[in-house]
Amino acid sequence: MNQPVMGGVATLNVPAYIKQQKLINWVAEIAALTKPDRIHWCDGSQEEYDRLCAEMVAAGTMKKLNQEKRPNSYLACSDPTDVARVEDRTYICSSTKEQAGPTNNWMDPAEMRATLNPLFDGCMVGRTMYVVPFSMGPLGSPIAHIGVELSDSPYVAVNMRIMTRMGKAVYDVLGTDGEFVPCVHTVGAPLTAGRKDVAWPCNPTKYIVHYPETREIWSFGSGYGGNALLGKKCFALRIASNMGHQDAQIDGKGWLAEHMLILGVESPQGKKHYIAAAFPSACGKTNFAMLIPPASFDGWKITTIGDDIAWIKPGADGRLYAINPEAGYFGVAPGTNEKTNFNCMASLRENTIFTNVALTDDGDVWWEGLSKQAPAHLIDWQGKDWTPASGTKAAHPNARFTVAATQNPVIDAAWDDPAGVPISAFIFGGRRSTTVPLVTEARNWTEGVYMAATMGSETTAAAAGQQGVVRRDPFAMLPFIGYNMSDYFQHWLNLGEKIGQANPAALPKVYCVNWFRTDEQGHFVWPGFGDNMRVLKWMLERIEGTAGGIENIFGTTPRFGDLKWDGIPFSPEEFETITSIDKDAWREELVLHEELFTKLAYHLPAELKAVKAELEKRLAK
Ligand code: O2Y
Ligand code: MN
Repeated sequence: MNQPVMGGVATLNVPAYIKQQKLINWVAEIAALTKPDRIHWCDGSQEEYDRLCAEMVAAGTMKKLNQEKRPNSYLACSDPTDVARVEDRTYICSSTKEQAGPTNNWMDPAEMRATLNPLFDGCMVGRTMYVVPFSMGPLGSPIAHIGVELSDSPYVAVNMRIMTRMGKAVYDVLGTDGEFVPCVHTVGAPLTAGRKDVAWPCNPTKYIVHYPETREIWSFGSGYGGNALLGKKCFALRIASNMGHQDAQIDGKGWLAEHMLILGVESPQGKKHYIAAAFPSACGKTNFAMLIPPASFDGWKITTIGDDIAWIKPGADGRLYAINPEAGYFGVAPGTNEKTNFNCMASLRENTIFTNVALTDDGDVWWEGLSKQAPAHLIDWQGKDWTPASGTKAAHPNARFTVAATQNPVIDAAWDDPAGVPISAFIFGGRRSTTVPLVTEARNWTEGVYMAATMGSETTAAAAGQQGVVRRDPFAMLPFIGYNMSDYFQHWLNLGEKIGQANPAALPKVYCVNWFRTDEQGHFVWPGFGDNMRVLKWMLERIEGTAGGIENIFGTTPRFGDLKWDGIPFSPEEFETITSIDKDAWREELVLHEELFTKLAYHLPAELKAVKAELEKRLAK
């Protein structure tokens, strides 16, 4: 135990505090395959972080920003071919194709291993392999799980230190036989035969691979975000959703891993509830999680537990308890400013890694939407001189910041509580210019699951090349459910049934929201941002049983008088524009639900077909 063992080329030099032989053997096995020159066991210290950043500055991967303007902060610019998650290169390699379902790319696990093995063989030659131990969730929490990422990217090591609880203390939780999810990552650019390194090494061939049966993640070729920080989408959503589903076979309930922010909402009277909300990628989850109530909402408070992912497990009292498995935010920079998200801007004042934003002449950062007027000169995200006349974006549209959650001025007091927080409601929202009303409360759990399962969102021009095309994004989890989507729907229905049977009051309410209805001129009618507080207040009062509403074909919606309008000139006519139900539009919408259900026919829960049949009947009246 703990003896130095020879890896491929490098010496393992296992620190004495690591007590798990299974982990040591696995590191040795991966080192033998990938053949790094050096192995570094990350301890998660500030000294280590500072040293790795300094090394990346020396290598040209990062620039240190002006210490006065943006203390202890860095700018990294990626290769222009490596700027976002690669959904078409992302695989769920379950033993059968049906287990992955029609919404995931699938390859037989043996075939995938045979494909990956030659790619990983010697992929770290000339580089350091970083051993990155991390906890998704508070250390030792019954809701948390541990992972270890082996990566040849120092950028990954420093980002993982911000995004997770990373370092030495993880080994104490792991002990001699604790479970961990093994994650192997390489940029896929070995420095063979004296090849010179580049600032952002990556490979045109990319694979983001999940093996649900063995709970492994293998990522090849990209150094960017969700492709490389394997705790995030790969573990916390794709593998964890599998774990939650598989665990239902053990305890009859299982748990949920969701693409959801978690916020606390508190009334001036001290009534506080936690709400988890699912919105598709880049639909303002970070803004909603850090919302500042309008001035007229004196005494109301919004606090953040998480901005992107929620792990939710049944507690001893029968309620659902959630943690944010992450410890930081990897948010989209463009569009973020003091008006859209003041708290986020305050979070970014120091200790931040920016990726693919522009550099100002005084060593600070800039991105589209940060200020009304762009600076007269910048260095753009590709390192080129830029002026407002350039006709290009100075920051990449998917430019990101990585920042610790503790820098958020409205972080919730319980954000790090190992017990998690009780969830009183789920919100599901998409971007729809028509059809879907501002807010609807589901009449029951099954109808709520139907709302979430049939969620759609209009693609933006940047994403699809076409404005206004509705992409179905069930539960905002389309790219993230690590198993068959119909089985996932069934899992939600089963869990709700179990919770409701024991105590109906323990079941969270379910809401569907749409902030994006437009008028005939195509302008957004709802102001959004801080004014979303008006909807949150109504929800809190519904949970407390003190707010009114009116039932329609889909559920309960507020009447104009049920929302608080102080401080905003919003007319009943405007309210009608964003809450009206156009039966013809809904008949067309249900045709699209049918298309989705046809695609998901294998194992599609009968309960969802029954909800749809009931809706059709109500629409026919
Ligand atoms: O492009 C990437 O790699 C980042 S994707 C991402 C990052 C933070 C939060 N959410 C997402 C997402 O795609 O949902
Ligand atoms: Mn996300």
